Amino acid sequence: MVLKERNFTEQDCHLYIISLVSKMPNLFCQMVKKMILILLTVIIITYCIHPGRFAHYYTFIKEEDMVHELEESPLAQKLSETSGLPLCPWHILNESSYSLLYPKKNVTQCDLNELSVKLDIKLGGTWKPSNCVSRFDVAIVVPYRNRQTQLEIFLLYMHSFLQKQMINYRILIIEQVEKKDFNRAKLLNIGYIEALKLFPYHCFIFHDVDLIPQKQNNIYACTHQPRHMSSSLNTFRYNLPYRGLFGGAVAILKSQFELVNGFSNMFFGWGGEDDDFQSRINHKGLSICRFSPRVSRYVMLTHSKELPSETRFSNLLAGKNRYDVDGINTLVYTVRNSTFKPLYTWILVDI
Ligand code: NGS
Repeated sequence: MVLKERNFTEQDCHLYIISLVSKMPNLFCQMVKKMILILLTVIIITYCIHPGRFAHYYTFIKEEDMVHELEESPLAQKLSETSGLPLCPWHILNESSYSLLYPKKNVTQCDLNELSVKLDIKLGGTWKPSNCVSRFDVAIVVPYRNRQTQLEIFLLYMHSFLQKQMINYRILIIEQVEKKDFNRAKLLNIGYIEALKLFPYHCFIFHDVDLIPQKQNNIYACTHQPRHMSSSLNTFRYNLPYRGLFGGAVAILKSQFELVNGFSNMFFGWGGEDDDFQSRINHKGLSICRFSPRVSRYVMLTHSKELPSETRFSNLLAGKNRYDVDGINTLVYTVRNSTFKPLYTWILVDI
């Protein structure tokens, strides 16, 4: 009886082992299937909720070629001859170290008050090198409303950043009065017109107040083609979310801005105006360029995300027929205040 029982158990055990081994490939397959499913779900969720998503590879100007791509001011050479001062050197472009710059976040009033004296900034937030003639005359136009803390961080950081690049620049803050939804594009058009009343700038940089350039060799000057400057942004994990992105910080020559008739004035609320601008540029046969992701690194100062405008897509579609009849040639606005502040030119507008 005992022997019978032992025989049975052994046989049973063998059978069990054989059945387990025969099921193994099946179990393994099921496990792999489950893992793939989980991985796919994670990828889809990440893609949907994170705007940085995955890298869109793009062609860019190599660091050693940047110098050949820059557009010098038509005034520079002549000014150098008449003043006897040499043109400023290019050394900043060779500053291609890996070190990244960061802004000071807790800016005090004292920091700001000291800045204009320390950096010799002229009233209206303008500066130019004193011992050489700058190769670039640039208006930095910043659309603005209700971002006081960011503005202070931006100003403290940008003045010394730009001065190291030896640029003849002015920072213009174009503030929209309350009432309507924010119209970033229209404010940029206004900044363009107002800047030209002060100086014949040949190059314009349209810049969000929450963006801080991290590489000193990301030169704030125009290239032969309009340039998307902030293509490597921390909030996008230093990736480009889509190839046509032309927002944040962009540089464009005066002649090119005239050619594309500036921005559309019709985009109220968040989103789309930069995409429309990019289409305008392509429509006129220009193409956007970028510096390398290593050079174009930016950090975005934190703030709550704006609610996207509901009309942005329909506006974008309709925009295609409006390039020549909506832009700087149809710009209407009222200046409510215009003041040369110590660190910037402030223009308050009703649009
Ligand atoms: C696109 C917007 C652009 C915007 C870009 C990045 O979806 O205006 O996201 O925005 N286009 C439309 O909405 C049609 S960001 O995440 O940097 O705030 O610039």
